[in-house]
Amino acid sequence: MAQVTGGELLVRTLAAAGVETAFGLHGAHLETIFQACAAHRIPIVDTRHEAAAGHAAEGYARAARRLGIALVTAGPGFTNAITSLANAYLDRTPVLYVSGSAALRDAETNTLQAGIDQVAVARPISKWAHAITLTRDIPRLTAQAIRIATSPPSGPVLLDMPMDVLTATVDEETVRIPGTIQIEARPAADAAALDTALDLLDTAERPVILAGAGAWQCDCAKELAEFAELAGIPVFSDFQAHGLLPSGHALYGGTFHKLADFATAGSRPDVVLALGVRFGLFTLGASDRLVPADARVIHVEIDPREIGKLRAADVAIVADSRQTLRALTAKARTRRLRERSAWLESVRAAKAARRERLGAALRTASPPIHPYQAVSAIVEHMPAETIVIGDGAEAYQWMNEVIRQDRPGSYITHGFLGAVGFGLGLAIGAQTAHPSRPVLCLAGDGAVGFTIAEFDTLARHRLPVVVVVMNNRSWAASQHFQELIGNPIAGTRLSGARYDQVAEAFGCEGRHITRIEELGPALREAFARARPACLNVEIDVAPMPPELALLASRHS
Ligand SMILES: Cc1ncc(C[n+]2csc(CCOP(=O)(O)OP(=O)(O)O)c2C)c(N)n1
Repeated sequence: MAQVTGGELLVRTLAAAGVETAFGLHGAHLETIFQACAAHRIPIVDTRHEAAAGHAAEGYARAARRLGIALVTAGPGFTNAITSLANAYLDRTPVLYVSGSAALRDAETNTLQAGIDQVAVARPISKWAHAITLTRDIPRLTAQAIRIATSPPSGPVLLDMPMDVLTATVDEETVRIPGTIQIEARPAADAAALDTALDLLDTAERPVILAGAGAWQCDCAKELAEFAELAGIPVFSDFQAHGLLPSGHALYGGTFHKLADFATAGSRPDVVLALGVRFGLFTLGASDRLVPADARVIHVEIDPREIGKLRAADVAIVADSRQTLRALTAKARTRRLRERSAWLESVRAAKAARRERLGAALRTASPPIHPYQAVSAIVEHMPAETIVIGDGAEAYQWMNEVIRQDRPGSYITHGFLGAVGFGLGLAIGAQTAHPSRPVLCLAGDGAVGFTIAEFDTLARHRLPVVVVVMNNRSWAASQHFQELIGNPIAGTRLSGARYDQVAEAFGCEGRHITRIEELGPALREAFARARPACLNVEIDVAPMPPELALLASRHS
């Protein structure tokens, strides 16, 4: 009878669940898993820091809308991945974190990389955390972990694997790898609630659809376009839902913060259909700058805990967004719908006016390069279908003004944790998920430093990510916050380091760019070479993105 290790059982279960790749950083505790992954031809993209491994698993999960796997060793490997775990938790990203831990027989012996209860640490920042103590339980509990991670509302899980549980062997005849591991759960909306929602939309003069990350997770691009077109309602999105309705679509209004452009009485939305939206950070909390206090709200959300949290729902629908949109469309086809061309025209006009306002920056003399000029050139010159990762703070806030995406899952930026420094990790994951699509990582000069050794991972794994560093020699969002509240600058300046040379030292291409005319050609060349690259772009630190002022106004 063949004997198999716990590591082998874990990997057989991952393979049965359709896992094709993992991210991680080796430690002796994980050795059986690394060997089993090699035997089963599941490549491990090995990073230079566990934070990046975790973020790469998140990037993979978000770009591919499938489970990401992060393998981190006992003790410091686990603690290094905590920011990623917390990030995935707040953003509901389905990632399975597998942590090595000390052998059960070594409990309370002050042994290596041990002494902390990893499950206890992970529990408040994961959907489920569990230590496996019996080798034969590995397939059953791994399948359970995957089901919990991937069923709605999705989220990260931690499986803690003591070294002796992983190295122990069992007779393979005595354990069964579960057949059906992932389940499709799409709760449908109540028919009466749908009628009430349509009645309410019918009363609206200026309705909007807000598409949130939850809508993107429900994979409802086609259904969203169908309903919005049928009902003639403009759509705004948060970052994760960007591209759910193509940016060039006549009904697309922009990201949520652009609702601030409808500031005067009689011009503001009066009914909001919020699809998979978690009111809070991206809707400016309890303030009514974006979603007017007197607007009526239809809230479609898969997690009932989100309904009524910050905004009372006039119609509450606990359901999958795709199912709900299909049902709304079917019902709406049987009704006479209102005509709202004047409202749609004012949304289009607000969009054009904003572009015109910001466009003045394109005409300023360069150098110095205005950040708006830089992001405009990037969007103009990057290839079609590019997945954009937005790291830093002002860097991605400028990008928010100009980004145009036609496919969802193509603009990946920070979520509720608001972490900076995850960009290279996310880009590694996104490029692994989509080897044939271009991936651009936009980073602040502060952000790129967090995991700068990941240029080595890009080079070793031949991941042709193009990293554009918006080098303003500053933690600009922090520096500008100090300026906005009238404080002296303290601890927020950086040196203008040559990040392009650092990247070159790791085996990537590097370019130092000081003139705006150089950026477009350099970007096109970098993508054409299909090698990892760093374009270090010197930009002006002075201009503040409009979104920063909007966020800062909440603190004043
Ligand atoms: C891990 C982490 N540390 C610190 C912060 C606080 N913070 C928010 S924005 C910011 C500045 C980011 O600077 P940079 O990456 O250079 O981007 P820029 O604003 O210049 O575009 C900092 C430090 C954070 N959000 N996350």
